[in-house]
Amino acid sequence: MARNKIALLGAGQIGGTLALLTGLKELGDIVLFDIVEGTPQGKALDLVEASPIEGFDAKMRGTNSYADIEGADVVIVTAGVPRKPGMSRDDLVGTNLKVMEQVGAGIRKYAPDAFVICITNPLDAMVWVLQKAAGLPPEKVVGMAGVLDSARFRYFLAEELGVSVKDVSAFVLGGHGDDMVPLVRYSSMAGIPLPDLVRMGWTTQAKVDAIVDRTRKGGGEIVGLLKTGSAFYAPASSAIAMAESYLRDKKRVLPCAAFLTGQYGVDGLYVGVPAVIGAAGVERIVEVELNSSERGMFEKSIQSVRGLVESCQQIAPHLGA
Ligand code: A3D
Repeated sequence: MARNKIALLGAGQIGGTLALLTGLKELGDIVLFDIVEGTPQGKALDLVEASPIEGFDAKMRGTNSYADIEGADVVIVTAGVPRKPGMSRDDLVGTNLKVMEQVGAGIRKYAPDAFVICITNPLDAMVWVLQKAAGLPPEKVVGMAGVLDSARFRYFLAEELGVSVKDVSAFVLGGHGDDMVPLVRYSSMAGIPLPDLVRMGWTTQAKVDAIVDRTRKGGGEIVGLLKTGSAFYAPASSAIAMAESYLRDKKRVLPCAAFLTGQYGVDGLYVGVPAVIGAAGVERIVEVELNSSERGMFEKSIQSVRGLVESCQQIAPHLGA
């Protein structure tokens, strides 16, 4: 069987880490693309030189030409700029919208059958722009944010409970902003709901509240520490989990920014929801019941996403509704 082809558009911090993980997991051959000459070529060569040591077989090629992504099975997009301390994700709209239009045109021309994962921020708006610019079916274009946000939530909970990260499952809904909605009621340790663990004395409500707050601000915490860019290891791991579920038809239930057509009362926007990812892309969206407080937080998050998409429509009216 021929190897899968994976195109990584953007060869920066996340792009390089994506290439390393793709190699270590032997998901396929890699094309690393960037507008900066030398960077994707240098990273690809450095990475492939690690292959004899790590024992993986993959071709890795750096390029500045979209023609080289031709026929890619998966495309992961990180092209654009990350935020710096003091910036919100929303401050990136103007620059990254133009980048998404260029990248979308490249995908439209050379990889129209790919499963496309967008990571560029502000995520929920950029994945919306990318889908329009690429012209692919909405179920083949998704945004990565929920896997990362819920991994942060899971890690903080596992640390607090003193148990393995493997046994903590957590759930974050809504847009990838500071008003995302970590759902305590649907988070659990080995199937035991988090509110029950509070009642059983494993933790306190105050500690859970603090973890929810830290999760919401998780991206900013790392930007504040790094000072020169944003998180890249965990975002790359998150996107690879999504790519693997698609390529191996694992049908994992992963929170991601999926295009809604009425689910959760939202139509025509990309929003973070749990979705089944398999060989057909986003195969099914899980629509959980929300209580009034969760619904209120979700609505607030949707308003932020809607506002960002409206500003994209104003800057680029040709993208349509
Ligand atoms: P960085 O290391 O700066 O890499 C971005 C790369 O994009 C650079 O190598 C640029 O040269 C390249 N680039 C810029 N313009 C273009 C273009 N027009 N065409 C092709 N390549 C271009 O950033 P990074 O890898 O740390 O982050 C990439 C993006 O991911 C940023 O927008 C971050 O904000 C975003 N991000 C999202 C999450 C989510 O959870 C959604 C998490 C972390 C970072």
